[in-house]
Amino acid sequence: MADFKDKVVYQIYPKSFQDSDGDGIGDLKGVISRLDYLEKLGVDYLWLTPFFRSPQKDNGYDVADYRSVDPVFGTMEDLEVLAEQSGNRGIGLMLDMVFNHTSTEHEWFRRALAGEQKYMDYYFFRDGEADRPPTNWESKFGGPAWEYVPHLGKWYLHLFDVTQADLNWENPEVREELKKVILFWKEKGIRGFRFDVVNLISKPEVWEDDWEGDGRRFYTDGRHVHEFLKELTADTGIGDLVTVGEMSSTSLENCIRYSNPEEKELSMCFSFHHLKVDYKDGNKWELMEPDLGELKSILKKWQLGMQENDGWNAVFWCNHDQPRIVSRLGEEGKYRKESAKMLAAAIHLLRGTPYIYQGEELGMTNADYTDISQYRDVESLNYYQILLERGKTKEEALKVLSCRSRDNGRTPMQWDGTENAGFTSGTPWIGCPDNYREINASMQVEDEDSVFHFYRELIALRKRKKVVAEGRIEFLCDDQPEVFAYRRSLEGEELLVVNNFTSRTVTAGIVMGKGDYVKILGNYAGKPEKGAEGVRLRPFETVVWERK
Ligand code: TEU
Repeated sequence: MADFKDKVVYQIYPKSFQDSDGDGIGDLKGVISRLDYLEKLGVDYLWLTPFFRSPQKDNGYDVADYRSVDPVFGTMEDLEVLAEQSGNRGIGLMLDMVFNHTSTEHEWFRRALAGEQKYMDYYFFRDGEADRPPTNWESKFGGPAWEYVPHLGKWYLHLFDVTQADLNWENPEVREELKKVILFWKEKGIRGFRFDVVNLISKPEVWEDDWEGDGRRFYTDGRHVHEFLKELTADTGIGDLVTVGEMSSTSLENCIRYSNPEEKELSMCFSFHHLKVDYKDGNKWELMEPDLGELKSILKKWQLGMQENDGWNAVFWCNHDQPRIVSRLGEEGKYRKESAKMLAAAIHLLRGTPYIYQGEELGMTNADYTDISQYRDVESLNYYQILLERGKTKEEALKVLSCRSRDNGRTPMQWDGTENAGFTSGTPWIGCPDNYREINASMQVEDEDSVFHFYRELIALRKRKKVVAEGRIEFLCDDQPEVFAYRRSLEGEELLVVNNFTSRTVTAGIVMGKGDYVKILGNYAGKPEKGAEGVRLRPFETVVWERK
């Protein structure tokens, strides 16, 4: 069993990380060229989002050949060199397996369209009239979740884009095909796997309309999902590697089962409930100020729930689907650096394996686009039209996208202050925010007080103090929504982590005896004032104390 509790994973979106050949699109050679930077940061694994052959309708999450490297990202040899060179640095590669669906350009789907029953059974094709889909389910990218194929007189299911056809995991032939994909990449020295929306793979036996929602309640954490994961892990031997499942709209009970070692399913889970506290009425496309009380409550529930049942969380704020956390929960202006560091400490010192998304370690911000022509993401472009159809003005719709679009996390990595932030010598496939001259890796690597070096210290702390990876967690200041405070303890070692999530000075209700604790990390010089009422925290202040 791989040890992952004291490890840190760095997520790379290759398309936006580093371009090596001037075509404006990041590639594997570009990743290789930045391994020294990643080694300096101190991460243990690199999660690469899909680089397989794809029409790129969903930026690679529409896979046309699982055992390939799309030429736009380079060659299989480049991947092998990357695996070897990262391995030489003690860094393992984690690949992203999109097994819930394939691209409609995949050979399997092409043969299904040609009427081959064997391959139609790899997907969910259902007979039906052209004006009546099998169910009223909605795609997560907007519109219906079924597409009609006139020459077959059948519909096929796509929970995401119309070019992403859902695979039928109930079919053992599909499961065997996907196991072969895993074994192919294991052979190449891959040390981990992320499974895309893996809790959606088990569909219901009976297909029925959903008059209470968009259909997700019928397929989320479906009837055979645990059985399928046990089978996949057992038959491919990936229990020895680091595996993480992306769990869309999941439950704590299921994530305990997905990640408890006794279940032999996965190492850990991504859940997203903490990243929906600014969704008005649960709707991503309706803006609301973040509910900090709800945020704390969700993080506490999942931390304690997994702790008490031997589950394991991936802990994270950012990824390629999320806006930048410093723009979302921190501050882009006066306190950008302080808030970026505070958010880092708040998540990294929780119980779980931390994931750093490219640029998060610099405090990169949202894209700040002002025109729909700047956007690239299929989900964002679909919802822009939907918002207009729902009566929003262009300005209102663009405001929503500026806060919620996945493109906020997909702008080019900001390497330096030269044109296009040093990402490409060509025209980037997506635009850089103007602030790359002030926010970039080149400046921060040279600045000991930078966000970059703060992330390095957090990673080093995890390696130095076993209490971070293994310690129990308990939460404090439950009655103060703006203060996120917790204690970590293990065999006499104790850390106290206190975070002010606001731009105001607040007093955290923690009374600390003089001389009991020593400050070991923080984002302000000096120590916060301690008084009878508690500890006075400066705007976005984070402090990590160690008990003497
Ligand atoms: O994401 C699953 C998913 O639901 C995301 O689309 C995200 O939660 C949503 O956009 C929030 O509104 C995975 C991949 O991470 C994503 O990039 C893919 O587009 C999606 O699956 C389909 O493969």
